[in-house]
Amino acid sequence: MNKKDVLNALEQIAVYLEIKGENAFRVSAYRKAAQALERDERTLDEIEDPSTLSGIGKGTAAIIKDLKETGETALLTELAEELPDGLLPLLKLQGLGGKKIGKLYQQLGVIDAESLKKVCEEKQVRDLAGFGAKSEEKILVALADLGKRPERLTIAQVLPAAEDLKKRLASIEAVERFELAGSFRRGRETVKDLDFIISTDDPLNVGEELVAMPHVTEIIGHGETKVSLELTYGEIIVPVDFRMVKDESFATTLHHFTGSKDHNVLMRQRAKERGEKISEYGVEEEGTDKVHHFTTETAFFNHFDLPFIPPEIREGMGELEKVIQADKLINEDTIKGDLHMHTTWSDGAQSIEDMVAACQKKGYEYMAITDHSQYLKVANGLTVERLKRQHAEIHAINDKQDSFTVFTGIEMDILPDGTLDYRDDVLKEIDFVIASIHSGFSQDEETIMKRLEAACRNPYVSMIAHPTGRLIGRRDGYPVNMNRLFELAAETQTILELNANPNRLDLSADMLKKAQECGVKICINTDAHRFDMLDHMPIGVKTARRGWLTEETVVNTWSVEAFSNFIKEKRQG
Ligand code: DGT
Ligand code: CA
Ligand code: CA
Ligand code: ZN
Repeated sequence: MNKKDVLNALEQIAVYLEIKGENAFRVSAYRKAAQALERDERTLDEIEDPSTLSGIGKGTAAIIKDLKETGETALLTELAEELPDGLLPLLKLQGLGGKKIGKLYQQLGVIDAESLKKVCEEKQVRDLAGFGAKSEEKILVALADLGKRPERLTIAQVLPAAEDLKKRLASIEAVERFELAGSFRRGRETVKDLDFIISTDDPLNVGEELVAMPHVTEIIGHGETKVSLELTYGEIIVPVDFRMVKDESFATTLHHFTGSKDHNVLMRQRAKERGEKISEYGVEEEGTDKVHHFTTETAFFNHFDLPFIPPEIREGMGELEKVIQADKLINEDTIKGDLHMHTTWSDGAQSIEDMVAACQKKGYEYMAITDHSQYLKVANGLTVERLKRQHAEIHAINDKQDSFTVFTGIEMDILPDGTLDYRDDVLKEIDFVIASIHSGFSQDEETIMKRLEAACRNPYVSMIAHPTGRLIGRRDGYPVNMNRLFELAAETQTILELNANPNRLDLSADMLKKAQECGVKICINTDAHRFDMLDHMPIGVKTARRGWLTEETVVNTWSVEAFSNFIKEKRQG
């Protein structure tokens, strides 16, 4: 287990003990231990004996050691076995923490969502200390939402299914080739389902293998050439369509089911003008029996005197006319660095060295370490003194590298009153200063814009991170006047971030398009808090392509010199 996992496990122990009704002192011991670990900037491996930290006793230290080395600990296993499985999901209901769930469990015998609903309907909950008629109603509303399936899933939610299914299909012998089509291939922020196109001579056999796969929890349809399933990964149910075709039709079918519908309409019009008709299986010459088949999508497009049109821009937004520009869209290979990430110095799981090694392995030429600033106490933000120590460490690492640059950095909070978290004399020593909003989301647009303007107008602030603060499907973020922000960013040479985290992806594709038209520079970053989050870069790149971004706009496709010069220019005014 890494540090983050251990912190989560300690919190889970605390919650279980609360549910059991253990005394508050024992519960808080685990939370205090987690805080002490988090405050320490070292990784778990570097902390030899956790009991040397103030706030961690011998017993807790042993538990931390177990978790780190084996990924489990007897106490947590016992608690998990002792308490009903249905209780933990109730923590997701707004207003219910360990303590309240404990009362419901001990005094009313609640063990899951169903029994909770029953005692609420029987009006038993209002009589418990700390609850009332209002909270009873709220719980019922929250329970109704809990059971509802979201209409669309985020990329983060379908990614495990997509990866698993690619491996499964690759291992089925009768599958010649396959591709993931639909809105996922086009890089939309959310998808209704996954669409796989499979070429095979033996669709019946492939169909049998598909319905027998692990994770399949529902067979929606099982026809000769189409199989529709629901697969369950953890708590997420993912609907998936599989379409089987002969290899000669593969490219045309792939194009058809990649969509979008609007793009397909444009293509069919173009075909009609030439006396042809596009079907799922090929292109027919009207009035004859002749059907054209294509080995690749490129050949399909070429047939209509078009170059390959990237799936990300197949949205019926003029892509057939503007296709020359499509050639210049950025792609994964052009990314030279990741400029927003966290380490154990604030709320990340890995050390600086570990993150540097991981970025080098990705083939990048540069990167920045950008932990949180002092205002963000919950994330163990850096005081000026700790910032200086961290940056000395980064300088030492950087000096050992020849052809790789590690920039010092910070993700600095823009405070609710519009002031910045460090003074200019601190900022001017930092290579890459990111400013972001993590508080006061309910402020009005004018107040938010004043905060963003203060950051843009500071010569040392090079970038605004996740400019809207949204979490896809969960919260809208704070109110931003986007046109005004683009004007400000362009005027002050402040970069705006495209956050590659699949839960964030702000700026969105539509906004990116406008930003580029305004001359705003964009940086695509992962904001990684763990190793594996560095892998989100391609998701950010897909969104950038949906926004038609070119290398000229995206600063982390530039050489390290060009990037550094851009930062310097703003500082020199
Ligand atoms: P979503 O809603 O996230 O699943 O979006 P898509 O685009 O993946 O939509 P889906 O799964 O219903 O269908 C995949 C593609 O297949 C769609 O983009 C275009 C094509 N397609 C499916 N049904 C129709 C249809 O009735 N008419 C046309 N023109 N195209 C269709
Ligand atoms: Ca779909
Ligand atoms: Ca579908
Ligand atoms: Zn961050």
